[in-house]
Amino acid sequence: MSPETNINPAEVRQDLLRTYPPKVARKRLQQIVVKESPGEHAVPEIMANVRTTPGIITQRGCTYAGCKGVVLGPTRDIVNITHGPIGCGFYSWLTRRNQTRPPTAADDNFMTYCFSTDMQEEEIIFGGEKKLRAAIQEAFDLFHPKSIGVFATCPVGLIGDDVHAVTREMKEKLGINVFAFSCEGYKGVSQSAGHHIANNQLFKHVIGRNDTVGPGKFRLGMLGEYNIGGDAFVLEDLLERCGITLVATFSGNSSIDRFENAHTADLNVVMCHRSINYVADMIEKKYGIPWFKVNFTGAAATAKALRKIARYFDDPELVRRTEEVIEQEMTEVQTAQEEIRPRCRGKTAMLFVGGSRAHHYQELFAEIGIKTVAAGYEFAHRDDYEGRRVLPTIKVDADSRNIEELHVDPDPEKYRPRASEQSLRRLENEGLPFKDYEGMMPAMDDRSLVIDDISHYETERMIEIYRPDVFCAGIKEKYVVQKMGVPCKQLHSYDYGGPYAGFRGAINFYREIDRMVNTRIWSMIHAPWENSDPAIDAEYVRRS
Ligand code: CFM
Repeated sequence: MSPETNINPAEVRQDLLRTYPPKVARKRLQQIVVKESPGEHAVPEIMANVRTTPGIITQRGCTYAGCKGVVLGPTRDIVNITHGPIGCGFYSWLTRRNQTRPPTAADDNFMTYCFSTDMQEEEIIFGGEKKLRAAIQEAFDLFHPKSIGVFATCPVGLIGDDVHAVTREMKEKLGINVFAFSCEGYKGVSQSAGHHIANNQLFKHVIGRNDTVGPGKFRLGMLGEYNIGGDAFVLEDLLERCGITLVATFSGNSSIDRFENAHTADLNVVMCHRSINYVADMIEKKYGIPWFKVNFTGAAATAKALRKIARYFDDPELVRRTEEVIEQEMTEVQTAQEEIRPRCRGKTAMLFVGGSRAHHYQELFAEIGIKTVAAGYEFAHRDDYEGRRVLPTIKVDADSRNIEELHVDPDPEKYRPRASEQSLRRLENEGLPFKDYEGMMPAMDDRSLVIDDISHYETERMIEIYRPDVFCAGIKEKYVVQKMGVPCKQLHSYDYGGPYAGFRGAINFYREIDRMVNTRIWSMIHAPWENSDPAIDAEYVRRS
């Protein structure tokens, strides 16, 4: 299946657009681009982070999902109350996706619960603040948490409940940190707005509340790692073996204490650029902690990330230990690659996922010889495709203006530059750029197709045209893709697999993909109507 394709991506693009009315086609034309020129500065411009045209079936989720589910979901000891109808809370329960390891059995872990005000018609008509107040009180009485978060859903915004006033009042009354998120589902274009709302509130209400500097010589903050499939556990182990102390992670396997203490790290690394890059910037401005982008997806990328961290801290013992860990791990990785690559080489993949994985996983596929022929994000912004150099040229539209931009100044007491300008410049000259991300497109081959916010129709056409060996997306796409005879790997929840981060994760991924692309099962299934003997026979009878 799928040899090095002779398919002309420019023609595919025209093909995809043909079905749309002219106005929609003109918009999609800007969101579907062919990566033609090599090199970082020759990537085409793509339209991203704009509203999906009504009527198109999108992969996207809502702002509430990005805030409550993605950013706060993996934190174990905040009671997260959904203020809204029960469906919003129920569908963001995520008990299978969110994993956590409390340090002891006595530590709080509310992840298995689903807290909601369960709004009814009565509250929609007469207001829900009373019920919200009662819910906060009830949660406090039952669980005595250190903190309570409240998440607004669409109806809350529409009827105008003041969630912030209620949480301020309850914070005072209960003496614990209670804060709210105006993350109504419709608030932004996608979940990306929800990340921003979540992160702004964490920055305002949580980060910086505890100045105790814990032990550890090399103190690291990890931003944009959400412990999907146990990824965080692999990374925590890896860092510990190198001798690096993880101060806080936003927000895989996290706790509120760690968030409050995050400003005591000496370096921040950013995994998922989309969901959190602005927090890295804000922390740097306020507290003086520099940041750079890393990627722990893929064995080579993991080794590179560890080396960058060791280089920054500039300590011979750390460098030695890091190299030792890399060497140990790479032996096993190479054995796995050598076994699996011959079976996978030349196969093709498509990735349409979120706002960072469609990029990161291309590397993992490439390590076993699988080529990505097309990829795209659901909700990323232009900088995630084209690199941060386009940031000054991104037009700020009404939807973006709707999301609060915090103005941040150096903290008069807590600001402490961790490295001099001079030493940062020196490291940059040595190939360790700070505050930089090149985006997905420069890393892709020429003639690959890049599609933002792919529609359901386009997904089907792409599969028909390219017949990829594996398609990566989420649960909403999975069975449609598989019914077309192509295996679908979920990269949001990893199906039941994972972890895929770090070296051990990479080996897991190779093995799973090997099984998926080399099984013949998908080509053997046929829809009932494709059989020669119809199961049901009927005649059309017209009555007049
Ligand atoms: Fe970042 Fe994420 Fe992603 Fe994301 Fe997500 Fe996710 Fe994702 Mo699903 S924060 S952008 S909103 S890496 S939930 S953990 S898998 S779409 S690519």
